[in-house]
Amino acid sequence: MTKRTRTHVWLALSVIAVLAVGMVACGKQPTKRRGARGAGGQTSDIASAALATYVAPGDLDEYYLFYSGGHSGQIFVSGIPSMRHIATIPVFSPYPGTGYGFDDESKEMLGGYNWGDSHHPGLSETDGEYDGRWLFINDNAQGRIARIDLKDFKTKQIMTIPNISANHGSSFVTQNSEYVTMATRMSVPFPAGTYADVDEYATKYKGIAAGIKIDPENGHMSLGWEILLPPFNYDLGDSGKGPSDGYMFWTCYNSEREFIEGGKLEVTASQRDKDFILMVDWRAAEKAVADGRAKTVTGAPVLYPEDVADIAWFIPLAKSPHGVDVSPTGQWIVGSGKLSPTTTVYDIEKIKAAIAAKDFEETIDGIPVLTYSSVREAEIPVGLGPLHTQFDGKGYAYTSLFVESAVAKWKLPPYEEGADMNQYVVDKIPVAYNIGHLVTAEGDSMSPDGNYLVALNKLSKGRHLSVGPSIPESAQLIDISGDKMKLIYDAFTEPEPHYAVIIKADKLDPVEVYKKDDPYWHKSPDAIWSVEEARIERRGKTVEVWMMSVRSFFAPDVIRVNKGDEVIIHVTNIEQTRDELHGFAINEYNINLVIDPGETKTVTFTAAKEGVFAFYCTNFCSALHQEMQGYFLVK
Ligand code: K7E
Ligand code: CUA
Repeated sequence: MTKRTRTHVWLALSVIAVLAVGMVACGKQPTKRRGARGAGGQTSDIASAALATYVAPGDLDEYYLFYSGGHSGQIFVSGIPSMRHIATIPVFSPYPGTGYGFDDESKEMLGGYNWGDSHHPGLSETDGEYDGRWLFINDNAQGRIARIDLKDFKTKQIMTIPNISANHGSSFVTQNSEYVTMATRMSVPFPAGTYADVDEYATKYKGIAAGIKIDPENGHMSLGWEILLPPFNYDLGDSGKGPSDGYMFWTCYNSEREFIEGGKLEVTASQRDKDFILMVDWRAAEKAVADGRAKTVTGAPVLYPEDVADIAWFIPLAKSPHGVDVSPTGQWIVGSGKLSPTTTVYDIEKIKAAIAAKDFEETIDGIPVLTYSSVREAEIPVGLGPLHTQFDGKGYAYTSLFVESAVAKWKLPPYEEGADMNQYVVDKIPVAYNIGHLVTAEGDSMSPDGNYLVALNKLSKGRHLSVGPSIPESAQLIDISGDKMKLIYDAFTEPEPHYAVIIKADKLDPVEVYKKDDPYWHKSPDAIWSVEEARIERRGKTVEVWMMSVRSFFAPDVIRVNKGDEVIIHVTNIEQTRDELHGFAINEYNINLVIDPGETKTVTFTAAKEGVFAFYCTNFCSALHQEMQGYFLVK
């Protein structure tokens, strides 16, 4: 195709997209207020959907649903099937509700940023099954990755690595949580911090794929290796399992390696007929670093594919791809190109054979491109705008169709020789609408549960009470236990989930309090457990306070300092009763700690304002909660 016809194809697809949006938007009438809905033929469906999603007062949900919070920088927790929001876990953004980002430790973790763009939560795994220990989440804005401990639902580590720009292809965990992925979405000059104009994009700009090592004992993350890549946009990823264990996969677009000023990447990045899936052998990368074959660049061990062979390959895929997903058995790698109405299935055994036979189409910056026809198993005509794929445990895959606003259910291989592939697309359900990601229960594990699917829709026009020009983000719960998919619930969240993960509730066993003697929890050396230990010490211009909080007082409850002093306050909540939290806020000083039972938090600040300032407990704790207060006097 000439560039011009390609542009026309692209324009035509855009028109189809707009039309499809319009049709779906018109087709879905806004629901009437509850009780105003007519009975009619819908009644039995509504009744069965209601029964399927109703969690009676006092009963618990079967699953946890962890939504990424997008540019809110947080994670939202809901239950399935009720879809009720039960918690928000702050990760990359301060959250006054839990005092996150106000005490010294969490403030330091945030590293001076007050937001992040969280896209893909990933659960830790043992033998390809979710083990309920940790949840990882990427930040697409500041190139970071975070770990949440599912024992207390709190962020424990936020990690930055050099040379990565916009970490989007993350956080995809390997089969035994050896590594979690990171990758560059928007290439920048290499090494980090280098200046090169965009007209040198093709040569000076680089991407990076990285393996972040996970400590099997405590989940601590450290940088394993980086691989230097051509300046493509590395988009979505997944880790292999079973026969594909040992490999990581990322889609990439803009294999044209262009950034033309005023040239519109949406057009320039869609010229080639195919883009790629990048495949990395992480065990080979690990070994290459151990063998001293990496160069240290800005402190990171970087592997150059020009010098180190057999660590990375490209697999051709329909242009402008988004999702790549590994099937539960690990044999099938599924990739989708947004501008192609098909999803491509690759066989890991064919991929391994092509590598062994050096069956390559070309080599790009030292990375061999596998021959498409040798590794492809099939192209499935799923529908318009395929993005992401999830699985049940029964041999079916579910692909989100952004343009069509639908979910397609299709059969994984084997297929009959020469068969019409349309017959393998077995069901389709419209969603409301413009779906992005979708997620099935335990969907990234080796044994998905095959009962629930959540469609994460990008738009949700009119299916909720109006709240002004910005509308809530929409998620729809779909029952996938039968042959036909059934929509059973509409739910809404804050901006803006991209991906989510669903784990069986009984795999999690969160603590009720931080027990005084539980060795699992790192205890602050500044914890105190009695009024006798409470004290204020002055060293020169520094005033340090060891404070104890309990129903319903603080000890000490008066702190006297001089203007300009550095003040350090450690507050321990000595309660050992569940949900007996105490807050510690100093008015007009922007200080807001929330201390869980058995926890100690520290805040350091300068007493810059003169006067008398009340401090008080912000978290309702007893009938005498209002009395839990004191004074901070600045002379
Ligand atoms: Cu929004 Cu995975 Cu970042 Cu697709 S991503 S939709
Ligand atoms: Cu302590 Cu309210």
